[in-house]
Amino acid sequence: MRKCTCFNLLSILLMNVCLLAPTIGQINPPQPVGPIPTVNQMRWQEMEFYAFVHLSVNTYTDMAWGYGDEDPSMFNPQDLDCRQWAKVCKDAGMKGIIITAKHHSGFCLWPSKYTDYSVKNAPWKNGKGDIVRELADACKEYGLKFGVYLSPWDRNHAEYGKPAYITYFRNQLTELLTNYGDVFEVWFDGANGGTGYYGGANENRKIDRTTYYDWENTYKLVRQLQPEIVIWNDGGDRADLRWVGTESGYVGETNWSLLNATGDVPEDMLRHGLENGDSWVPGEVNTSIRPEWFYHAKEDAKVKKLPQLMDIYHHSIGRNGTLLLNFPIMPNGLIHEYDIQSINELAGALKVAFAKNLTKKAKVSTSGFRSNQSNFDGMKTIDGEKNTYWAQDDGVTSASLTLQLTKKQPFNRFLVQEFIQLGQRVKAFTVEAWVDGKWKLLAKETTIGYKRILRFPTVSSSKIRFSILDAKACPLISNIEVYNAPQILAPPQIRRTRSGDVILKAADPESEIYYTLDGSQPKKGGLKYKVPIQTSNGKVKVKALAYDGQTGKVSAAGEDQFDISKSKWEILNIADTMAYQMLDGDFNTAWQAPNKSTFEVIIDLNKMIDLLGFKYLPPQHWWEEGNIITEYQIYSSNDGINWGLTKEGEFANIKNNPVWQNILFENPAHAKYLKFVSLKTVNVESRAACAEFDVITK
Ligand code: FUL
Repeated sequence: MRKCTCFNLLSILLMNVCLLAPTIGQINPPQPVGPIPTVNQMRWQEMEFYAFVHLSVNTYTDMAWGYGDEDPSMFNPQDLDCRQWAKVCKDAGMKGIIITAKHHSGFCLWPSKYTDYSVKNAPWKNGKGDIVRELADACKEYGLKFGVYLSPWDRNHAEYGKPAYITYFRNQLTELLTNYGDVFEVWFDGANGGTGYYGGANENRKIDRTTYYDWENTYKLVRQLQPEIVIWNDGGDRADLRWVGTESGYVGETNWSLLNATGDVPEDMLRHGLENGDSWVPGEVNTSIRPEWFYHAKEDAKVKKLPQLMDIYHHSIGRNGTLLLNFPIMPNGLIHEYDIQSINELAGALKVAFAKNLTKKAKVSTSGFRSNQSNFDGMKTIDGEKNTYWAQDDGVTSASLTLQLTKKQPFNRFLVQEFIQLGQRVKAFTVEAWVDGKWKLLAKETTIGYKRILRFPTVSSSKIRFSILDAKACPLISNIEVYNAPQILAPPQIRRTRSGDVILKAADPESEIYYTLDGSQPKKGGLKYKVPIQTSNGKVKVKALAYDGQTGKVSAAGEDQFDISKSKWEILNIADTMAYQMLDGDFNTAWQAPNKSTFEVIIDLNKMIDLLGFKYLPPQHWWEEGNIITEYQIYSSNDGINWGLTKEGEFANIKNNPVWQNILFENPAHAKYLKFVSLKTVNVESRAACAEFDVITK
């Protein structure tokens, strides 16, 4: 009995030691501050980079949105190969794929038993196919996670807008979340209600997107069916993830992963989060590799190239976001080779840029660390362990850490991560390099979050200082990496101002640029670009390349041709000289009509011209998006008195995708005057605006 008691005491003691073991040396660990991510949100955040694929009946009608009356007999992706999609994504380093199982058209890519408007009635595989199944299988095969986009808005369904549709919507959700294995993310698009086919009613149906879907119970259903899922919703109710307020591919530099559970979320808050929000709602940056989400052959030449994709990468993953990059699927069921080429270039460039982490063998010194416990010292930022971190004592909200590199060497990237499992804390920080006997400021920034990647001009140094200037509570830094990324050598951007000056811009600000104006190939040692090039008013053909002085490598040559300079164009009906911002060749400036009903611009082109069409660039700043023109008219005239209507129409999906709109006339116009009229803007209360107006000539 005694013996037994002794044994018991011993075992209790031993048990205690065992239980204490993980925390020995970790006395006084930091406590969470503010909202923290759930396990699901954390798992999702660590995925960082994943894909969207858009395919529906409107792939066959060249439309951004299907109306709901498209005949399923059009839907025939004969060469469909979800394994191709999965391979492209896997090779690019992506971690999952989200498919438009049902877009606004209502057409289902799986044979839902609740509707006939699906692959069941398409010629593809004689109505026996299931694209959702094929993708789920391909994802499994390639080790990718699988997600679904189910549009709440259904322009086909007769009951849309009525309670019966909610049952239908949930039935479909149940099919998707039950029959296809694990689903990592479900996407509930915010476009909700409007005109549609609606079972033949062909009418405008408005719903209150905050109440109609009863999101609370819809979310319950989702979580019950897929306990490990994250929910995206920019529409009604706060979900696990937030939209960042734009589809252009960036989130704010200041980016808190917090919002309030209730209340309005204005655009600015979507972009930056809310420093003292009461819920963890991190941002997901969604954008397409082409201007539009669905495939349009006319966009084959507009696939985003490496420099833009690299910017998007740094403006999303590099700013505490994830990146959801879309591939439009062609009518034949495949991803276009140009898209593959671009994404492969990005993957290759990322690999090279982040190949050699210069902090690996660095020595670390700090201003201090928590309780003088080595578990929290500066080495934890370079130990390659994501669950260890450099921490300060409670109440200490500033600190600095110096990295002594093995030798003086060039670098231009700084990557830093907070241990967000205990909350996002850092409010302000700097990065400096020791140059010529003093500290040189490389960057002064605000938030960090899960991951922040900074780019700055190459500097050569053996010492880097990272200083946290302010934080919500003691900062916890889990990782720091430093790289020397090579220049991105891409054809320089070419633009021409109204006065005829040609301005060239390299993808990498550190590159030199060489150019020609006579159609010949530019080469290193030829004309070097320093200041804007003055050209005549006529046609100009510019060719230019970028050159990396460090490696001696050059980019491919880019070229552009400008046929009519706008220098002699006059705006006749607006006294405000700011109106010329529409013609200045600067995409960042825009003119806005003085009041909401008067956007009518009359341009004297100075001579009779054969016009094939016109181009409109909407304002490029997200805060001006209400002013974007959605419906227009173009009139032409020989004398500025007698006008003929040349074209009228709508710029589809322009709000979310504010890119150049190239509109061709049915018949070319021969005219000296053009009148551009706005009939409608995104926000009816806003004054219409135009960043750039141009013509398309023979
Ligand atoms: C938007 C939709 O309207 C687009 O068509 C696309 O699906 C994009 C991802 O979301 O709101």
